[in-house]
Formats: sequence, C-alpha cells, structure tokens
Amino acid sequence: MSEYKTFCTVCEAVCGMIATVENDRVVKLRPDPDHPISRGSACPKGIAFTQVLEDPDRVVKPLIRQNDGSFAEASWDEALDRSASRLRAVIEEHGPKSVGVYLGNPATSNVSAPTLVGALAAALGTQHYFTSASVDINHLYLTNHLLYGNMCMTAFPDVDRSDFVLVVGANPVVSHGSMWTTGRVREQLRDVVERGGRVVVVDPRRTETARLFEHVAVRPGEDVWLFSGMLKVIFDEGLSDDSAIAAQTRGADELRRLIAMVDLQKATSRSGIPTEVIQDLARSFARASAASIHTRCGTSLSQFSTLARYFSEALPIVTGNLDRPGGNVFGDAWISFEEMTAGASGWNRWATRVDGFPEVCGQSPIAAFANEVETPGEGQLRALICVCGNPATTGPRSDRIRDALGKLDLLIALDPYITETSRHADVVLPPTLWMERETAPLFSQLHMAIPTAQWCGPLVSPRGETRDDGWILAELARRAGIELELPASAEEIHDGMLRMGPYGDGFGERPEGLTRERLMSTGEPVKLRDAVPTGVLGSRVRHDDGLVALDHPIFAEEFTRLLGTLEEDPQYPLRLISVRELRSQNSWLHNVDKLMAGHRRQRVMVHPDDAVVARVTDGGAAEVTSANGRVTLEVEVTTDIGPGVVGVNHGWGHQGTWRRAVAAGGVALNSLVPDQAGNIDVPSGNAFLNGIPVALKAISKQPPRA
Ligand SMILES: Nc1nc2c(c(=O)[nH]1)N[C@H]1C(S)=C(S)[C@@H](COP(=O)(O)OP(=O)(O)OC[C@H]3O[C@@H](n4cnc5c(=O)[nH]c(N)nc54)[C@H](O)[C@@H]3O)O[C@H]1N2
Ligand SMILES: Nc1nc2c(c(=O)[nH]1)N[C@H]1C(S)=C(S)[C@@H](COP(=O)(O)OP(=O)(O)OC[C@H]3O[C@@H](n4cnc5c(=O)[nH]c(N)nc54)[C@H](O)[C@@H]3O)O[C@H]1N2
Ligand code: SF4
Ligand SMILES: [Mo]
Repeated sequence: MSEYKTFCTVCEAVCGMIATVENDRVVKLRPDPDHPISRGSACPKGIAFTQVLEDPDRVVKPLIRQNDGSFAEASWDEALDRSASRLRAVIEEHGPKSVGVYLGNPATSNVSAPTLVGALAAALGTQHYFTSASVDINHLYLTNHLLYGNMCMTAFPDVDRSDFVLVVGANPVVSHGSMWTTGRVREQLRDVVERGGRVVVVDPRRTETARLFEHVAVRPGEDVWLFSGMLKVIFDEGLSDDSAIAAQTRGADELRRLIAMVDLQKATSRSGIPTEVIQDLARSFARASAASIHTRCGTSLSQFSTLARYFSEALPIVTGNLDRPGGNVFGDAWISFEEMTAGASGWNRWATRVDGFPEVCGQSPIAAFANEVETPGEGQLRALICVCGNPATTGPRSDRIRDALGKLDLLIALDPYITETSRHADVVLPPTLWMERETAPLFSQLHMAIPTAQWCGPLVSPRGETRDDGWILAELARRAGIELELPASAEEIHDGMLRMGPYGDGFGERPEGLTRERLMSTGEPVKLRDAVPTGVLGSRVRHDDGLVALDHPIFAEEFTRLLGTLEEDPQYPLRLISVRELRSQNSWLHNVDKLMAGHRRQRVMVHPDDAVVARVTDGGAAEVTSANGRVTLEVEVTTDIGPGVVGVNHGWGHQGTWRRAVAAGGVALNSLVPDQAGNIDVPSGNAFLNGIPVALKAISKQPPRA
C-alpha cells in the first residue's frame, strides 16, 4: 500500500489529494492538508472518484456500432481503422470542412486533449470547432479580448485583501469557483466579514453562498441593469477614480456616454433590486479601501452576457480596483496561455455558415450545431469527433442537438460512458481518466489566487484497454491521413512553455527552475508566490498603447439591443434558472452510487406564491413550458427561490448505458432554452441558459413517473 500526491481534476478547484494505491488500484482518496491552495479541503465528488475509475458501466474497450444498432467491443486497431476510413470517406466526398470537433468541460486539466482537438480543427480547416466554452465563457473570452487584447486575461477577485466583495450569479460554496481557483472560498469570504468588510451575494435563489452573507435577490437575466445602475450612481455622484481611469484605460467617455442613458428607475424595475440597494452597492464598492467582484454562470449564461461582463468588468476599472491588491487581479500563470493564444484570440473574423454567429477565438458556438447539420450546402457538417463532451444534454435546444447527432454520417466519441451523446456514435473510443494518466491544472493555473505549480504522473495502470485522449486523437489523425501541425507532443509543448516561463528552468539556465519532469517526479504542489502580483496591467494588455479599451462599438450595439427588449412576457411570466448541485458535475457524475445516495432527483423549485397561482403542490408534477419546449418535473415548493423564478437542477435526463444515471430519471432541461442567433448573446453566441421566460402548469399531485 502506498500514498501519492495528486490533485482532483473534476473541477477548476484542483484540490490537492492524497491517493492510497493498493494492487494497482486507487482504494482511497483524501484531501491533502498541505496543498497551498485547497489546504485540506475537497468535496464529495473528488473523494468518490475511485468509484468512477472502477465503475462497471465504464467503457473500457473500444466499441463499434453494428448493423443492428448495437455496440460490439473491438480492438484499438479495428476501432481506429474503422474511424479513420469512415472519416476519410466523409472528407473525400464532402471535404475536410464538413468534419467538426467538440471539446467539453472535463478537458480543463487534461494535458493532451485540448491541444490535439485544436490541432485537428486547424488541420481540417473547419469552422465547426465547438467547445463547452460556448455554453459557459465565450462571452468572457470575447470581453477579455476586446478590453485587454487577449482572451485569456481574466480578472478575478483578490478576496484575501479585499474589504468589499460582490458575488453576482455565482455559488462558489457549492461550485468551488470557476475562472477563479481560490481554495477555501467559504472561509476566505467569512474572513472578509471578520475583518470588518462586506460580502454581498446577488442571486435569484437563496443559495448556499447567499445564506452565509448578505443576500440581494435579482430578477434572472437582469444583472446587466444592476451593473449599469451601479455605474450610473458612481459617475453621477463623482465616485469614480479618474486618475486610475486615465492611467489604465482609453475610451472611458464612451462608457460614460452609455451609462448616461441608464435610468435608475428602469434599472430598479428591470432588476427587481430597490434603488437604495443599487445606490448602496455602488457607493460601498467605490468607497471601500479595496473592492472586488466575481460574476459567473448566473450572469455568464444570460441573454446579454457580453454586455453584462463589460459593465461588471467596468466596476473595478472605474473605481481604481483593477490590478491592485484586494481588487480584481490577473493570474500569474506558470505556462503562459496569454502567449500561447495570442494568435487565436480574436473575434468576428468569420461567421458561421447558417446562422451567421461571429466566431470567438476561432470557434463556433454549439448553438449553431443543429442548423449546421441540417442545412444542406457547401460546408454542411457531416461528421463530428466529440471529446469530453455531452452536448446532447448540456447544449442549448438539446432536443435538436440529439436529433442532429443522429443525422450525422459519422460520430466518433471519446468518452468513458455511453451517454446521451455517445449513444449516437459509430465508434466509441474509451479514454484513461485522472490517476491513470498524466495531468496538470493547465486551465486553473490561469486563475489561481495562490500561484501553485503541480504536474502529476499516472498512479495506476489504465483500466481495461483505455488510452490517453491525446494518443487516441493523434492515432486517429495519422490513420486518416490528417497531418497535424504540432512541433512536439502536447506534453512537450506545455513543458517547453513551462521551462521558458517565469518559473521554468530556462532549459538549464536556472537549474532550480521548474520542469515537467521535476514536478512529475514527486507530484507535489509547488507554491510559487503567496498571492498574485499586481501592477502588471501595462505589461500584459496586448493593445498597442497598453491600455484597457473601453470603447468597442459592439458594446453600444448591445446596449441598444438591450433597451429594445421586453420587460415581461405575459405568456411566460416566470423565469427559469439552473441549479448546480454539490454532488453533480454538469451531466457526468450521476452514475456514482456514493454521490447518488438519498433519493436524489431532478425537480422544479417554485416559490410558494407562484405555487398557489399555478396550483402546483410540493411533490406533485408540473409542466414547465417555454417558447422552445415543454418538460414535466416533480415540484419542490421552497422559499429559497424568489417569487417569479423557477429553478431546475441541470444535467439530468440521462440515456445510454450508465444504468444508475438513467435510473435517476429527469428530463432534458435544455430542450427549453433557445438556440436562435438573435435570441442568445449576439456577439459571442454564448448560450442563454439562465432567465428563460417560462410558464408553469399543474399536472398532478403525484410526482411524474420515472
Ligand atoms: N458541485 C458542482 N460544482 C461545479 C459544477 C457542477 O456542476 N457541480 N460545475 C462546474 C462548472 S463547469 C462551472 S462553469 C462552475 C460554475 O460556477 P458558479 O457560477 O459559481 O455556479 P452556479 O451554480 O452555476 O452559479 C450560478 C448562480 O447564479 C444564479 N443565477 C441564475 N440566474 C441568475 C441571474 O440572472 N442573475 C444572478 N445574479 N444570478 C443568477 C444561480 O441561482 C446560481 O446560484 O461550477 C463548477 N463546479
Ligand atoms: N441548463 C444548463 N446547461 C448547462 C449549464 C447550466 O448551468 N445549465 N452549464 C453549462 C456549463 S458551465 C458547462 S461547462 C457545460 C458542460 O458541458 P459538457 O462539457 O458538454 O458536459 P459534461 O457534463 O461536462 O460532460 C462531459 C463528458 O465528458 C466525459 N468525460 C469525463 N472525463 C473525460 C475524459 O477525461 N476524457 C474524455 N474523452 N471524456 C471525459 C463524461 O463522461 C461526459 O460524457 O454545460 C453547460 N450546460
Ligand atoms: S471541489 Fe472540484 S477539484 Fe475539489 S474535490 Fe471537488 S470536484 Fe475535485
Ligand atoms: Mo462550466
């Protein structure tokens, strides 16, 4: 029996873990008390990962679809040759641009998959390059690109030195943070209050985070009004830090011009937040000795996510809180993605074929997928290689995505399970998972509050015949005759960037510096600094003048679009939001017994007042209808959800052969959300998943049958 250091790769928190290995099996995982960031914290998902590795429903041999529709196990040679010859056939008949790729969320600590997927898309020259960022953060990449000149320059709150922290549309106590890797976030936020500061959580639901701090309820989808209202107060009351604005930005007059058009009464009626509260938040933010803001999925998945992000980002900027201790700060990556993505960072250099979505950093939004499959013509999408993703559940209009997946000439899925997505595949290629392969927190290192390097080797042999995602993709490309333009393996590329970076060994110049080999030899985390450095803006912004650009015309266009929206849709009087649960990870951990204990199920959360109006009862069944679709769910009546709001836990309604997940029941929630180009975030094509107008109707006093 031996113990090894590693870190959990399930979410961006990358908690330090100690794995006990016995007879080539991971028998136990426990939090690493000495990890610089997580300091002994971890959540049930990470601890339960031993069950994922050994899951009897896990696909551990390649599968090929038979004529009768069933899957049969095959050797790697058979499965790869079949995939490659089918891929060749599609390319020969329809051209390389008819092939698409999808890269999903679990790729964040996967060293090889993102590089190989990107290289495949580039080699094919395809515009059908989809990632889960388009149901998550493409609006943020876009805003980063427009403001700072680089998609990867994401500012996050420096809470440990902050005395006013505004959390909008995020539930970090459950999610453990996103675009912000900070460790013991609950304790860190509590410390702010203990120091005499304030933490305010703006959320339509009284979440696990909101309960612990000051809670301000907001109408879903209307954060953009809160932010613009706060900016209005700051400018009107002379609370802005004009010297910081002059030193750090250009185009602030354009921001002032837009904000001058904001009517505080309207900001109040749209957001549902009383004017005095907006004023208080604005004044407190501006007057705090150090203030910071964290906005995430509540805002990110709204209909105006790019504009909302622009305004939320403007708050620390105009109050002198950007790039200073306790404000919003930039990460200190040990592998510079800002450099690696300098070429990819961009916007609107082309548009998608059918819907005309502008590209974001070289990618199409998954909202474009169904129309690209279904619309004939040059460049029609015919084949998809899906890696670490389940868009049939997680994408907008998931019902249309499911249909479209079935219409492809070829679907190759790299996935450990037969899911709603991979069940449509012609070939399923099973990947190794955390602890069976090399891993590094490549994405999270961009947003670490305490910069920490870690790179871990495999601790056990792969289960069955599973292989590394990168190996599978490289082999698939080679056999299909697709030439990938990669100077080295993904591991070597990242190692090279590490060694050339600020903490690297400079290829021998700084012998005590970091290398992949050195880090992997122990798996130990290496703390690089106590906190991120500040005062870095000038050297990091990629605009020629080194200034933050506040005046891109797209923001004014979006503002005009916002002013034209309806306050209320009488046909759909409620607003739907998603609920993320501690023991789920988007759509993919519902097959783990340990996590599913306690009769967990999908349900629609309804405020008692709305329950009376709709005549729905706790434990009964209700129909939730939007302009896009209709689902039936069990009702939970709760005062945690605000009036006028309904909440549903997302990522349920499974199909495929993960038996526990399928037995858990539920519906395809995302059949309710729009995918039409004009109806989601227009500049980025980012999905609109929070704040969907819906209606509620009672079906029965009994719960729906599974
Ligand atoms: N346990 C667990 N952890 C996870 C995940 C998971 O599925 N489960 N997923 C991971 C991923 S991929 C991500 S991106 C992160 C997300 O991390 P977070 O964004 O912190 O997590 P969410 O729970 O999506 O938080 C969004 C919050 O916004 C609220 N909300 C909804 N609509 C609105 C609105 O219009 N305005 C405002 N102000 N609030 C609104 C919701 O009630 C919710 O509390 O979590 C990661 N961590
Ligand atoms: N309604 C609603 N929809 C949402 C959200 C929401 O809040 N509400 N959240 C959105 C967000 S923030 C995100 S990030 C997306 C996530 O969207 P996706 O990334 O499409 O979905 P996941 O559920 O993360 O599915 C991951 C898939 O990868 C597989 N997998 C896990 N590890 C590996 C691996 O190492 N290799 C390979 N090849 N496969 C692996 C899993 O089995 C699973 O099938 O969902 C979005 N959808
Ligand atoms: S919080 Fe995220 S990284 Fe930490 S143990 Fe849970 S799933 Fe793993
Ligand atoms: Mo996400």
